Order: sequence, then C-alpha cells, then structure tokens
Amino acid sequence: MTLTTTPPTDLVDLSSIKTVKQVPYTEYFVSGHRTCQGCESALVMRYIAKAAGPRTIVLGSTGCMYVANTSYYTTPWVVPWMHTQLGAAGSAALGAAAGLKVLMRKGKLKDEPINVIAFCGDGGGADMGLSAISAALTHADYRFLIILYDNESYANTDIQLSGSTPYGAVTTFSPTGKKRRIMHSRWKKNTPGALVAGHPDAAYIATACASYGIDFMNKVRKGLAAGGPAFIHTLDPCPKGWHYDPQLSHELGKLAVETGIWTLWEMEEHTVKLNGTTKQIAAKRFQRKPVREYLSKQGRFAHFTDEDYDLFQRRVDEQWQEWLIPGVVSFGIEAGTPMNVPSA
Ligand SMILES: Cc1ncc(C[n+]2csc(CCOP(=O)(O)OP(=O)(O)O)c2C)c(N)n1
Ligand code: SF4
Ligand SMILES: [Mg+2]
Repeated sequence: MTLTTTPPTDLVDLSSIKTVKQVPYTEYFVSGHRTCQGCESALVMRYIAKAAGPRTIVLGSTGCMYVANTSYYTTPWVVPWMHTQLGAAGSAALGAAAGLKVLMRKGKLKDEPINVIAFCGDGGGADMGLSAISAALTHADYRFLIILYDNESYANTDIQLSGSTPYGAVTTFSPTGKKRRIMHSRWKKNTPGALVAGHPDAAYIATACASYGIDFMNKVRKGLAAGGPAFIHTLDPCPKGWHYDPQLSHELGKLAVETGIWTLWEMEEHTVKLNGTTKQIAAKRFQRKPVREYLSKQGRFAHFTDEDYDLFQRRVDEQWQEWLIPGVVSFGIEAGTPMNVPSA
C-alpha cells in the first residue's frame, strides 16, 4: 500500500535557529507525562521534538523517558513514538532508517525526508547499549540521530550507579558510610569522546545541555541534516537522583559547563569545534569556576570533605591542561610527535 496523505516536505525545517524568537512555537512533546518537577531530561525530549518537527519518528529505550512518558496509555508525544529495549537505541535507529529507505526505494512510501531519532539514557547507552550505538555509527549510508540523555544514574529503577555517575556520588549502589565515605571511586566514562575518536564515518557527534537550549536545538538539526549517522550526548540535571531543589536544574546545567566538568563541543566534517562557554574557557575569555560551586549544591555530594573537592578539582584541571582537546580527547601526545597539519 502506498501512503499518500503526507504533508509537504517543507515541514522538515532543519535551518539554524539564531535567536529565541526563531524557536518553533509548535510543541510535539506536550503535557501528560509524569516526570519529576525540574526534570531536565524531559526538557531534552521537548527540545528534540521542537527542533526536529512533525516529520519525525522517535524511538525510546527503557528508562525514565519511557516509563514516566507513557504511563497508563497516555503519552506526551505528538509525533510517532515507539519503545525499544534498554540497550537497543543504536540498533533501533539503524533498523528504522534502513526500513524507511527500503520502503521508499520500493515505492511503498513516498520518498521524502523523515527524521529518525532514537534516544537512550546513560545506563541504556553509555553502558548496556554502547556496542549497538558503536555499530550504528559505522553505517555511513543511513541517516539517523541517536541522543543519549545522561542523568548520571539508572534513574528509573531508583538511582543505581552507572558508568556515567561522577566520582564520589551517592547512589543506591554507593551509599556513604562511617567506614567508607567514598563508595564510588571511578571517574565518569568519556562516552562522547570515545565515540568521536573511534567512528570516522559518523556524520555528526556533539555534546549538549538543556541549559543552553538554542545550542542544543541547533545540534539536533545539524545531526539530522548531516546526511549520515549522528550522535548527541546531553548532560541532564536530575533533582531526584542528584538531590537538589528542582528550581536549580537550569543553574546546575550551566554550572556543569562553567566549572569545566561538562564541555560543549561538536564534530562536523571531521573537525571538532568547542562551543559557547567551553570555547571561551579554552580561549581564556571565561574563568573556570571552582567545581565546589557545582558539587556543593547537590545532596549526592553532601559527604564531600575538602580532600574530595580537591581531588575532583585536580581531575577536572587535568582534563583542561593535559588532554589533547580539553574535555574531548582524554589523552595527550608525546612532545615532538609529528602531527598532521590541515592543508591550506
Ligand atoms: C535488559 C534490561 N535490564 C534491566 C531493565 C530494568 N531497567 C529498566 S529502566 C532501567 C534504568 C535505565 O537507566 P538509564 O538508561 O540511565 O535511563 P534512566 O532511567 O536514567 O532515564 C533499568 C535497569 C530492563 N528494562 N531491561
Ligand atoms: S528521576 Fe530524574 S530523570 Fe527520572 S523523571 Fe525524575 S528528574 Fe527526570
Ligand atoms: Mg540514566
């Protein structure tokens, strides 16, 4: 059967948004969800839908953004949405893009741009589904966008520790105690850095944060317009898991960037660019704030002593002073090693 009731293709508007006034007014992720007050991951969903527009299919893996968004047969999604398994964002994105391509080639679906977006949490994407995302990013012939929304825990099942949980944070798997103050002593995994370093055929890879909404929406559009596999990793303050007053969500997202703990960057046309405040820090036009300003506002770090803050600060300083690209490539290079210089 051929579907004929498709709206005009100009409904796929992926042009750059310059100011707040140009942000599309129409919402495709509306009320009717049950996320916590101040949930930045819900804001990420809203921005994704706004930026991508009506000709979009969204695939969501298990987690808060599945469970809290589809309880009791209700849903805030206005565009077509489908649940996929916890580790399956990569395979679902690739499968949907491939399916659409075949249907269009066979003339069973009108040949028109349709955005395919799959999202996953840090548990589903940075841990369990990393291999599927990695495989998807090698398929240069398919156009899709994978968004990893990182609330730094397995939040939906009551805040268990993930590979994205920051050093020292209290989770249900890492409670602080009298014998051991710090139960989680591993450093947060650099997932976007690993993906950008290892996937030369990815069309677009970026990091974002909902506190910088226009930057994020433009990245969604760039990822969809890139013509191949794309990936965006967002850092999402989570009042329940991070233990803070919900009104601080926006401020915490900003502080994560201003302290240099989270960096904003994008890779397009095989070139990495630092963005916004991150770029300003690198150019010494913005003074990085002490990590304590960010950490001390969150209950999950309430047990931190001066020693813990110092260790955290040292690790973030290293990220800025010793990494090949601050916040992106987590190693340096031996002095004197010949480097490729881009040709003029
Ligand atoms: C294969 C599998 N294992 C475990 C679960 C149980 N489970 C459902 S949601 C979830 C947490 C997912 O964490 P994350 O991907 O970070 O999303 P968040 O809940 O934080 O939004 C878990 C462990 C599951 N649904 N499927
Ligand atoms: S637990 Fe965190 S991510 Fe989940 S709905 Fe609440 S605020 Fe959002
Ligand atoms: Mg999570």
